[in-house]
This record gives sequence, C-alpha cells and structure tokens, in this order.
Amino acid sequence: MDKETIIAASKKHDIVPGRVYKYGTAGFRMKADLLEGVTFRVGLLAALRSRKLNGQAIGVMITASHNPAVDNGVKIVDPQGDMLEQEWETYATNLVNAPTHEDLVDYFHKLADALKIDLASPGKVIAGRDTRPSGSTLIAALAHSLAATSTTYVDYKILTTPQLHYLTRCINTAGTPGAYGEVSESGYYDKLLQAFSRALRGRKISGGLTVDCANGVGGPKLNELLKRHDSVKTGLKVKVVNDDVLRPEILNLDCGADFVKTRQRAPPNPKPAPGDRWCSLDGDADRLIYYWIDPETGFFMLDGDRIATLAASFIADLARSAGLNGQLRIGVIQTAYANGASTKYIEQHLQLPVVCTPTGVKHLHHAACSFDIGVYFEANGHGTVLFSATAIQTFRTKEPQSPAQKDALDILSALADLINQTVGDAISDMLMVEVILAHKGWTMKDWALTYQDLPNRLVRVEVGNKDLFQTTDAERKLSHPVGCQDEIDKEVKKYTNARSFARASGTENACRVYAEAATRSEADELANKVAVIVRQHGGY
Ligand code: 16G
Ligand code: MG
Repeated sequence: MDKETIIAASKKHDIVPGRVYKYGTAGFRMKADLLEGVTFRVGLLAALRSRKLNGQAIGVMITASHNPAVDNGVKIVDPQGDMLEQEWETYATNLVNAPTHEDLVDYFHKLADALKIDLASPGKVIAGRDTRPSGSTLIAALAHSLAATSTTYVDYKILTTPQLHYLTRCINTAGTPGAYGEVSESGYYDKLLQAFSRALRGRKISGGLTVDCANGVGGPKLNELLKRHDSVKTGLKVKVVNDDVLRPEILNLDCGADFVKTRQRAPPNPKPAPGDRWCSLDGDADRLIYYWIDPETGFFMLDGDRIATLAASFIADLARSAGLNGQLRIGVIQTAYANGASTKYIEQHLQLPVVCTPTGVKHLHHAACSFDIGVYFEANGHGTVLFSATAIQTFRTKEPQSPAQKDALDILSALADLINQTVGDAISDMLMVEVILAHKGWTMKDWALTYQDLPNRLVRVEVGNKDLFQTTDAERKLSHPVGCQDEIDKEVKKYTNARSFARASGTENACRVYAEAATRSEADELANKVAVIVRQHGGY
C-alpha cells in the first residue's frame, strides 16, 4: 500500500484540528461538518480490520440516530453484524487523532505491523447511511480512503442501521451453515415478512397500528416492507406517519422514539386518538417505543423495559410448551435505567434471571450471548433477542410429542428468524411485538397492566469535567469523585422504594442523574437533590 497515495487522498479530507475525537458508544458522533476527515480515517481502520479478519466484509454506518439533523456520526460494524471489538475502538481513536497526514500513515503502518496484518491481502468494506444530507460528503471521503488502500467497497446507499448490520452478516456467512440471509435489501424484507407470517401461525392481528418514523430513514424502509406485505393474510394494518425525508430539518423534530421516551408524551403531530395503538422509531430505526392514550388515564408508554418483559414472558411460555424446560437458559439483560418494577416482575413473576450491564448496546449484547436465549433491551427502546446456535438447532430438530409442542417449536423457530440477531432493529422488533400481542390476544391495556412502573425522573446535569465521574457495579454506583456516592446514598435512604444513580454521558458533555421512588413527587425531589450533589462535585 503506497504511503504517498494515502497521504495525497488524506490531504483532500483533513480533520478539523484542535479537537480531540473519541470513538464512543455510538462511534464518532458530532456536528456533521467536523466529520469528513474523521470518516476518511475510519475508512483506513475498516480497511485494516477487514484484512485482519481474513478479508471478511466490515460495515461502516453513517448516522447520528436520534440527534439533530445537523449532526452526523460514523461507526464500524464487525463481520457478524456486531459492534466493533472494544480494543479496536482505541485504534480508531488514535488513528483519527493523528496530528498530520504523515503521522496518520505512520500510525496506519505501525498498527498493521503490530497486528501482523498483511496489507497486500484483499479487504472488503460495505457502507450505508441514513437520510441526512451530510451523509453523501462523508460517503465520498470513505470511498476515497478505501480506494487509496485498494479495498473492495460496496455502497448500499440509504439504509437503516440494522439493515447494514444484517447485510454485513449475510455477506460473511453466505454459503456457510450459518448463512443469515440473502445479501440484499429486498432479502431483508423477504426474510422478515416470511418469518412474521410463520410466527403468526394463522393468527390474525387486530386493530390498526400507527408508526411514527421520526422523519428518518425508517419511513421509506418501512414503506418498502409494507409494499411487499399481505395485510389481508396477517391482519396487520399499518399507517405510517412522520415519514417525510425530503425536509432534512424536521428529522427527529418533535417526533420519534427518543422524543416520546424523554418527554414521556406522544408526538404533537399527528395526534394519536384515544385507544389507538402507536409506536415510534428513532432516526436510524434501531429503537422502538410503543404507546397509547388510555381513554381514562391518558398517555401510557410501553418502552424498552415493557418490550423486554413482553418478549421474555412469551418466549419463556413457548419454551415450556415446547417441552424445553430447563434445557435452554433464558435470561434478560438490562441497564441501571431499567425501571425497578420491570426487574422485579422478571425475577419474581417470570422467574427469569436478570443481568445488569453498563449502558451501551455492546455491553448488553455481549451479556446476552451467555444465555441460550438472551433478551436484551435498554429502556430507551434499543434491543433484541439473541438465540444461540444450540437453541436454534433444538427448535429445528426436537421431535414434538404433541401438536401443541410442534406449534411452540415452530413459533420459536420463526421468532429466531424474525428478530434481528445482529443488533436492535425497530422494524423487526415491531413485528415481534405485533406477533406476541396477537398470540396473547392482548390489547395495549392488557400489556400495560402486567406491572406498574415506579415513578422516575432523568435529569441532565452540566458539570465542569464529566470525566471526574467514574462508576462501578454496572454504573449503579460512583467510585469517583470520592465521597459523592455516600452523599447520594444518604438522600436515597430518606425515600420509600427509592433508587438513584449518576453517570457521565457517553454521547454528550454532561452527567445524567436517574431517580425512582414510590411517588412522582418523591422521584422528582430525589433526582433534583442528587443533581445538586453531582453539580457540587463536578469541578469548574
Ligand atoms: C448510545 C448507545 C445507546 C445508549 C446511549 C446512551 C449504542 C449503539 N448506542 O446511543 O445504547 O443508550 O448511547 O447515551 O450503543 P448517554 O451515554 O449519553 O446516556
Ligand atoms: Mg438509533
């Protein structure tokens, strides 16, 4: 690989100097006009990663998800469709921060030497982007770095984040026993729709579903899926709203999953009618939140915790009906943000183990892999259900002892195809929720009544230096600043059924404080008191 070629290309896509870039929980994410050089350099890293992994395809996704339209981001997808291996996040950070073009190429070669990467071997990278206009400049920078490193490159153009994860896995498993699906966008729709209809096993969905697409990429992609869907057969009647991607400035504006979750209300436009079933996707369609307006009590949200409990209860029931009791380990993975009532419901009512991990999909995903069936969801609506190879094999090969057992095994097998195995996928999760509600014969009210959430409050606290805040115990406690946790504990003790924790955000320059307690006013009061403590320790 010719140093001069890379340097010449890099000069056309320089980074904005004087900044420190960090590969965080969502890759590099910031104002789009800071990202051209960053994306060029991410291309170099992807080129190395692919060669390190014997030429398997690596994915690069350009999106800033639920963030404002002026932001963008870039992240790397590993061959099986999972997040970039953690050690490589550091390499990505170092590469992007190289002060000069010469330093960049030196580090690139040093990394190749240290990791014993043969630069003459073939490499392959695929890319996708959301609907942000800035995406095309960033894709051009990426293409340039892949050309400069002689890496095979396929641009899949506009995709949801989970679609790019799907394609990455499909390419790398094609022709193997673990083949994940056809390598195309239409292959994705076909796989989902076939599995959806198999999972329903003749049951019909009742009542319409309105889907708010955050004016993001989920809109056109959901419309693509619906074009191929036979609503007479399944009963699913979807109305798509907020699917305008031609006016970039309205992306995520007063709509979408993040709006609904953080504001704890429905989008103002269009307004849901009481009783209707609604859900919202986020800007890159990897988060899903359900909600409805209860005619008596008003807005009611069914977030990631609710989707996790719904999925876990249904799958555990199926496993029992299939005669797989005790044969497969089923577990639920949550973060500290999960409502305490959901954790209690899973452990005490469903009798399933719960694992708590730090925030960020990679942590949950990793923990879910240690179960045969791992249900993971963040409260914000990002999540999926992972089935181990053993579980999938069991569904396919176990001899059913009764028609009921056959039914359960077939549904489990269909669910493993319906639910995206690479990453949380709002469209796939939505079809899963619809299947479960149809099987259980549940309305939104039935689902809402499974348990009662503890009132909670999330507060964003600006501090002088968020890096002072270091956590332990899956972010449920602060180890630093010393003494801060003791002060928080003292406050928590004053309330009933209360819990509170603080952590530095991984995506913003701030700390977040979460509190829950027996009543609304107690939760608010506790959150505010803990926020004061955090501010006092925050350094200026
Ligand atoms: C990122 C994470 C998401 C997490 C959020 C927390 C991924 C793909 N995304 O968006 O899982 O909930 O960060 O943000 O891992 P925070 O650190 O600002 O609270
Ligand atoms: Mg997202």
